[in-house]
Amino acid sequence: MRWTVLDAALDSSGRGRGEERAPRALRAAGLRERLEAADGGALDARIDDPERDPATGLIGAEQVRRACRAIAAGVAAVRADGHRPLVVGGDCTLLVGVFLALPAGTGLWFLDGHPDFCDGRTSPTGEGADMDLSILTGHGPDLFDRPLVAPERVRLVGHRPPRDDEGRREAARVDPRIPQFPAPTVRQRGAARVGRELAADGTESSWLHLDLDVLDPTALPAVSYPEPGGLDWDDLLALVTPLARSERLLGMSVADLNADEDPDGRHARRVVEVLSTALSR
Ligand SMILES: [Mn+2]
Repeated sequence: MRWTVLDAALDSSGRGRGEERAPRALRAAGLRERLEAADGGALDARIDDPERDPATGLIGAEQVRRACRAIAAGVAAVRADGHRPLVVGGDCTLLVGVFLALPAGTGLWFLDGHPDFCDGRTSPTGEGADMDLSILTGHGPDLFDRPLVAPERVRLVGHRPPRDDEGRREAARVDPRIPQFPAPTVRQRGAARVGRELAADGTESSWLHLDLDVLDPTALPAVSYPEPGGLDWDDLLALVTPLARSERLLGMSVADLNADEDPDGRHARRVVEVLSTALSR
């Protein structure tokens, strides 16, 4: 099935951080050509209101809702054309928009350096990217009046064990029905094996989400919230390839390249290299 690239330049800080410029940077690095993907254009996903909404605790709550609806419309249109969406962020908040468009019962392979399981009160920043997985599973701000993913259909992969009280509080919020494969487990069992097992575990259609901060900061320093103890590029390729080639795959999103910290584009090119290797058959 052919890919269609959709830009979702959603930076949930509302402060115009480098994540906003990642879709452009990844296009400049040849993403669409390397995947021989169709062009779905840019969605209206910008957040420029940095105020934390008192009701939800979420920065730019109304704009986040609007951006998520725009992302949902884009994903639905690509799927209606019989293509696979590749949604390029921006940050992980975009995932809420993606799941608004997906059928109930869809699974989620969630590869991220963090669980993204804060809520409007416990998030230190108020950024949607602290809360996306909790919003999706019904444990965060209730943006769309319903949970969008069943917790038992989520696989949380590559996050680091907590290293301070804030991290421990977030880890304690993670729904116990979500099976977890933290970074040390992935390394210990082997990324290729974990990828194969995830692809084989279940029959439902699934979405693959890649927060690039699942990589170790020595491999990819160009992220806003670097987290030590992550995967290297070989691990990432080995983990993603069986998922990207699975018949169950509905689409993919890529988040959290901070293009401002990649002035010569070398990290964007590396991301494109890994994606094109994993996604092309
Ligand atoms: Mn994330």
